[in-house]
Amino acid sequence: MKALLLIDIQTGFCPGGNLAVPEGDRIVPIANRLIDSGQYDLIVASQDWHPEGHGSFASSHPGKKPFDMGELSGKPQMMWPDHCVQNTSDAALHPDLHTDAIDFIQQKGQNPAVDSYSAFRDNDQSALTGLADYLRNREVTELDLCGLATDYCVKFSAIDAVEMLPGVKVRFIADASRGIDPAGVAAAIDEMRSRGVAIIDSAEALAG
Ligand code: VGL
Ligand code: ZN
Repeated sequence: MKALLLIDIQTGFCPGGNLAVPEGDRIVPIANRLIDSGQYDLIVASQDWHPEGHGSFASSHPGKKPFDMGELSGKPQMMWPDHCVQNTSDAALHPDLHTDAIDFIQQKGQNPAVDSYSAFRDNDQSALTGLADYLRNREVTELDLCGLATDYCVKFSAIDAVEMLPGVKVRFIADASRGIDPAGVAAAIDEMRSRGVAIIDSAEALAG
């Protein structure tokens, strides 16, 4: 079983969104080609899905501005602009994404006291989302992932996939992903590679 995992391809992470990733929208046609390719037995999307007043929002911490470092539940936490609030258009999957073909949507980030970059578990690694069990139950053996943002949610999801799904071949599709900070993207790619994630482009994914 070969699965495609689309990370946080949401309005809020695209230009015009509340936490816009540069060129975030450019990946949508590539993601659609992957979705429509017939290469995948299973297509899963994750969705950042925060309650209003989430603890990762700078607005929840008096005196903090977006992109300051702060603390959440005693741990260092990047202070984000309010983003991907549940049931707002900012949290919607990108309107051009071929969502009809998505088999399952894994929401994350609902607990106001902890952030959840990974689609598999909260940042404190205690609460699981259930995605690992979902993929295990479907006997997934190959997992390709891409999306937004490379240096946060994509990286943490890829690393957790390797760790939580032993034996599964995990590949990161670089041109179907964009990051927040260029230096962060380069470091994220090095870190993914060192953890056993293969780095490919969509041409290779489309070729099988
Ligand atoms: C993300 C920051 C905050 C992401 C989500 O999807 O990469 N980044 N929440
Ligand atoms: Zn978030």
